Amino acid sequence: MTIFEATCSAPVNIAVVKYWGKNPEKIALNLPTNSSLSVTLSQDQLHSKTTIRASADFTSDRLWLNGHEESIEKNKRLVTCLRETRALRASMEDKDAALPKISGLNIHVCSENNFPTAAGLASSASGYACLVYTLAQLFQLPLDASDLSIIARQGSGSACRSMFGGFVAWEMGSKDDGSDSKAVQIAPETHWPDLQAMICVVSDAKKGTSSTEGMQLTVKTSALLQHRIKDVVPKRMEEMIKAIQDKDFPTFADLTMKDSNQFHAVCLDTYPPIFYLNDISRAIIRIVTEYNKDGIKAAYTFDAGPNAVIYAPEKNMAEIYALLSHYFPGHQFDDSLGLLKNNAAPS
Ligand code: 2P0
Repeated sequence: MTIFEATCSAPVNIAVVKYWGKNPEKIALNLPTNSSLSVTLSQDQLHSKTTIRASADFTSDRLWLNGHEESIEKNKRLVTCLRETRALRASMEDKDAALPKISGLNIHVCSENNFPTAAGLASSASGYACLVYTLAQLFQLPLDASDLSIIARQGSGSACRSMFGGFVAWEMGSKDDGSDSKAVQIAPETHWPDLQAMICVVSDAKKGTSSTEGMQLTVKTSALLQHRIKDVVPKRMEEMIKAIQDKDFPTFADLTMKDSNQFHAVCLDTYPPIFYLNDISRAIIRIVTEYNKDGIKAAYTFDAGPNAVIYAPEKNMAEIYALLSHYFPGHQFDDSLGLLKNNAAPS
């Protein structure tokens, strides 16, 4: 019996203008309340890897995540990505009788992350980008990365940005069906090789409040979010794009830190409040602030968890590593600090 198979890997992205909030009337579509922008990291150290097989021998769709079998049916977002890609394959098969009939076969999905899942390290971003990219390879879909980002977005919002390497904007779009809420590349992975990212794993525990739950509560209760959406992010997106195009690190860093701070302020303004930073996260903020006192040399950013990502020009990285190792001797994240070049796309 023929088995059809595809294996791909996809990178993590770390936002410098954060996505937080989705249209409450269209939760399933993951339509964001603001545009966002991220840097895609190298796949060398952090990535998701997915193998998908389709066969007439398989009696049901099945899923294994990091070695454990999980229910596909309970995972509505995965079912959506599968339904969308299968429908596209089915319409290709309708038009071309010579194509193998794969769309009607059951599939087995096996996906792994080589880093802590759900600890605010963008595991859903690389995971869903990888799922959709691998489905597109399996079904031979003639879609470009922006088209695929629209499907990946429905798996997890931030996943749409992992469809490209380099510097990527997620344009929020304005259409009700989400057909223009997609990722676009602002600059390729070769654009700014001097910019590096360091991941500081403060904790690899699963986060207390999931992003989806947190965002819904924030949209319902935070007045600060409304200010952010209307008065801050549109201008910040323009300034960030220009800073990236100009390779202007001080401006890039200033905007990155302010946006991380405002995202966590919005979490605090949520009622009841959401706390993602811990004492070590706050100590890292103070260390970077002190390090920058005579001119900006590094930028911190934190997602929905306590782990820090520090962006800096390559020449500063050894100093930053030494500084953090000095202040946190023997802390577990000493072993996890790594330098990552920003140079990847799904493959
Ligand atoms: C981001 N985060 O822009 C922001 C910053 C966390 C903080 O995107 O509900 O896992 O799957 O669409 O994409 C995390 O949210 O949320 C996230 P869903 P997702 O990277």
